[in-house]
Amino acid sequence: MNVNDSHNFATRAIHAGQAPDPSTGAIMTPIYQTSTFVQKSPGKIVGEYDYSRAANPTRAALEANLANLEGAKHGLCFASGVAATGAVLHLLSAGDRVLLGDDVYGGTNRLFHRVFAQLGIETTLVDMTNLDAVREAMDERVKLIWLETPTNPTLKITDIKAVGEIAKANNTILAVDNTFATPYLQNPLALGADIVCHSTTKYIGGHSDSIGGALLTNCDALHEKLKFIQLSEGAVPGIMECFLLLRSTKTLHVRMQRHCENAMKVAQHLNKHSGVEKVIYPGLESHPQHKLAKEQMPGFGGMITMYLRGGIGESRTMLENTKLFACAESLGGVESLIEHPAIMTHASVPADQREALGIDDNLVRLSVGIEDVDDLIADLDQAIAAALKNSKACC
Ligand code: P1T
Repeated sequence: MNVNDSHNFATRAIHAGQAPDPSTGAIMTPIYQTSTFVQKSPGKIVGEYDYSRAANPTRAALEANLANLEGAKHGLCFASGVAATGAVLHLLSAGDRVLLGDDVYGGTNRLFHRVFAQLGIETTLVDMTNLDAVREAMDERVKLIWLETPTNPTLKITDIKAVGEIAKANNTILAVDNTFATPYLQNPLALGADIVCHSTTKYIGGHSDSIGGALLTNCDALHEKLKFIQLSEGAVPGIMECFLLLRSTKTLHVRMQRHCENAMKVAQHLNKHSGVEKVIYPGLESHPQHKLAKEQMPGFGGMITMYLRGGIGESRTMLENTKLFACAESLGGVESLIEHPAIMTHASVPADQREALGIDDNLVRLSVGIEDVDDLIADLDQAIAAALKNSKACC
């Protein structure tokens, strides 16, 4: 289909990167489930492809689709979100420093501190909401700034444009993990980021049925280097995963609209719940960066972080008692999930770092799905009631 930049998001989500198959007219991009492509003569390939680790037509369609949605010139897909993150880290050399947002997915923190640290890459944690702290942490060895906004799990919002200016002034790459916001709510490249990273496992996939990652950039030189790393390391997604993601992005805008609507209603409800100590949601006026969130994003996403009135026991009981919210790691699927970061997704973050960030024993993270919102609220109410039934902590 002929989509161009003048088309709006919903049109581009459905058509970008994809055209009816020229040989059959199939409207869906075929699953080119092949490892290799025959050659006419050694080195003379039939079309554009020679080996699927290097490139594959189904993956190429997905890479073009995701690049379009992020307003990027180039897209590359990976076997997981952490594989995509690792590819960016491979741009660095021993002796280089990275400024890493202090609140990021536990597996990202682990990759920087426990894998790339061994290769001589030094990581400094910085609260990216504090621009002075970012400026102060800079020196000529800093080659990469990596941040999430909203962050996982405390949903802090960073001013991407402001950090982009600091990065540019210091000749440093700014990479933004846009997994929580999705390209529907935020396009970091337009705000000055050099690279956008996604765990496509989450909202982009949206159906909890695939693991994947992506990197998007407008910079030809960065793209060439990242493409070389993708080819050389080989952490590419399977072809079936690419097909599933192409199917998913067609409904990304519709799903995100409902995730945002449902999460706002759930957050407002929990905010006045006597069993809840505090709710963090960028759409609430009480959120410390609510004003910035409103300026930077047209909606506030589907993630909510709440502090239950109680401790580890009460939180555990709450998670054992939800009937619709499934207790599981991950997020961004059409079905609602509930998890306990200190025990689950952020268990690999050292305890002192968790404490400094407020990832406490009563912090519970919700990925609000697109079920009927009244059913979701009733489910949380009964689980909180079960958790606090015999608790001294409650009101
Ligand atoms: O699981 P994987 O596709 O490798 O993605 C890693 C990742 C990267 N970035 C962010 C912001 C993430 O949240 C994740 C994965 N997060 C979870 C599994 C989770 O439950 O938070």
